[in-house]
Amino acid sequence: MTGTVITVAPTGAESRKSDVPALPVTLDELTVTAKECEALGASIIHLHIRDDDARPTLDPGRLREAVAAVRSGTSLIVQLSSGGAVTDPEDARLAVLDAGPDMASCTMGTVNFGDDVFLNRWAFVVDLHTRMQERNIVPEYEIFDLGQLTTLQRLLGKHGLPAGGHVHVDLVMGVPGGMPGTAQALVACVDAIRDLPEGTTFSATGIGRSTIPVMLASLATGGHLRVGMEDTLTYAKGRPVESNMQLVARAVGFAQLAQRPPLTTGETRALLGVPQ
Ligand code: KMH
Ligand code: ZN
Repeated sequence: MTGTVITVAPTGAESRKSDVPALPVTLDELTVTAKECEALGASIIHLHIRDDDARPTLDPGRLREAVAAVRSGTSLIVQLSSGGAVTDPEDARLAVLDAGPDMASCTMGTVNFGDDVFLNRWAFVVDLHTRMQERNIVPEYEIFDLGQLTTLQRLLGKHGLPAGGHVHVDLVMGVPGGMPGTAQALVACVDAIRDLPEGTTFSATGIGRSTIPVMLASLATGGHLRVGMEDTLTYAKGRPVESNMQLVARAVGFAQLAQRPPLTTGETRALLGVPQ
């Protein structure tokens, strides 16, 4: 078994800065977070950005600035969210690729998302995937429910392998409306991943109170880890998360206990087919 890819998802699009003061939203906060998380053992950063009022945005200029800032201060693999916020239109989500990230997320279907709907029509998914192939941007296929792995199989069968030739999925578990964040659901996904191309890798993240069970189940089944304040705001009962670094440090500790220490950015690039 290889070491562990640790992805940090520091911000997301769902939490308000006013509710969660520790959430990194400015370029400075993001770059400090990126540097410190890399030093602890993260190798990928999954980025959502905010505007001057800390609201989620897909502004192309700001996205380019954020990519440049993370690249200038770290060697992290920059993965932009193409999911954005549930209110973002498809054209703005496609335009995220213009910022030239190493990777981008690519969600495999529509899912209820709390009280909202995270819309990912088949035609949109195909368009996003094709544009990533053309631009050599490596996708991370986001899976919110078991059937979305079958959708991924269909996508790869009809439209070919992603840029880099390697398939990597991220199981986002415990979203109200998606699959539960349980070891049983994770094992069902691992079984379905066997039907994907040989060598397919996966990471997993559990939202909220499913954070720790999903992390442990992923490590136990050969998976990798995504952690961060996009997904987790409570560190332990009654203890709000203090920083993304606190979550990365815990993930590193769990990975080391599992004798699968964090992979460097170079090792993660080699594993996922992301150009060095
Ligand atoms: N904010 C969610 C609606 C992604 O980054 O691609 C979508 C999301 C997935 O976070
Ligand atoms: Zn995201």
